[in-house]
Amino acid sequence: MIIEQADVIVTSPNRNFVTLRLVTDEGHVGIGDATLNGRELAVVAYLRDHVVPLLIGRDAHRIEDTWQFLYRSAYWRRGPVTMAAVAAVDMALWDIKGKEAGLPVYQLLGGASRTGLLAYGHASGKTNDELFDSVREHLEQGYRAIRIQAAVPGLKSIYGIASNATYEANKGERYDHEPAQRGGLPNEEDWDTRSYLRHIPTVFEAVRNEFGPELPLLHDGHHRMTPIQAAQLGKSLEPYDLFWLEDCTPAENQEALRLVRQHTTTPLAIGEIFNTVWDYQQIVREQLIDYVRSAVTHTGGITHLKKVLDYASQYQIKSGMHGPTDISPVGMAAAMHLGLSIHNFGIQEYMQHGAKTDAVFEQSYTWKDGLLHPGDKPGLGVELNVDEAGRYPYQRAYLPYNRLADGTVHDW
Ligand code: KDG
Ligand code: MG
Repeated sequence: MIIEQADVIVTSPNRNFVTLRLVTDEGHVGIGDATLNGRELAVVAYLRDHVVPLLIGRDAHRIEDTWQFLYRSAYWRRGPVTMAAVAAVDMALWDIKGKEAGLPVYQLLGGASRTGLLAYGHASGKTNDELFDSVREHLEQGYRAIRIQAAVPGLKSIYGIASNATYEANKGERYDHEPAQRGGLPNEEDWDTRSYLRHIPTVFEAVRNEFGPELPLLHDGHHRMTPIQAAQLGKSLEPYDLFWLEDCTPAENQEALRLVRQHTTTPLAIGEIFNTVWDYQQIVREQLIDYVRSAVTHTGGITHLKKVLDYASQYQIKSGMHGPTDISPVGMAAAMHLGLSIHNFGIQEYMQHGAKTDAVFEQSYTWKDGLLHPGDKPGLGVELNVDEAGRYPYQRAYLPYNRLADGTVHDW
């Protein structure tokens, strides 16, 4: 089965998405997600100019060989652009293999290890009351685990606070939590770690008082703390029994997490900006994390992320795959097939796309009683409606960035 055609499709229904579409000589179509939020066109160029010419004429069945060929023959290994491009090819080939076999991809990966995937959503608020409304709304929708982000007094605008965090505030529409603003230049946000460290434990105390001890709660530190500050936060959140504290430090310094671990038993999740197993080498071997946050889309596809998660499983480290709305429905489906099949699944982030995105990407995955399931259609189970995609041209969008009170640029 030969790859005859490869197209890179950029569309911006509710936000920008990059999709690779492969067609074989037998007429099978496979799609893969290559969306890199805020840097989408870099992956488009990498795919169109360098990868597509290598794909035409290749045997679509040879997934592992194609992965190794794209990774090693480039000479310039790793990095988000390369690995998102490789991921898209990998996903599209798994999609094709499933369609050819007449099986959903999870069956090709070993079959289901569970009936459904526990998913968490994002609650947020500028005040505790607003946050409680947002939590209640998520519970009503069926979420069984919830991420909590709260505004910090004195800071105007910070990560993770949706401007309209409830359906009600958003006039019955799904709120768009996308931090990348379309058009113009990056938004500037402000940051002060000491205020944040003082405030966040009070928020979790209030949430536990309101919603009780059972509900799994998560929190994202979004790379802003030093190791000792992260240790301090982990320790101060221990009474509130978090499911995880995410991205407490900029974790490319893997060794830094030793210090955090020495001081706190709050579980740690890291890796949404990691691309390869090498980024996890030390933190997995030394058991410095509890959850792997990588997305299929940013970590070389199903083939490579499965290797990362198999490695992590030796140390009882589980998956917590990245799933904000900047992962397209194709990337989300790939995550669900992988999550359903592996033994060490932990939790899946799931935010729900907007109506326009759903019309571009016809999905067969389901979300019922708080659990996701990839569905049983052959392949990944997502179809790209090319005509609908064509209605929404690319719009430049940048993620925000942070400055401290004295004007210093800080991690966002
Ligand atoms: O593109 C950046 C977003 O994907 C990121 O800010 C979302 O941190 C995130 C999360 O945990 O979903
Ligand atoms: Mg995150």
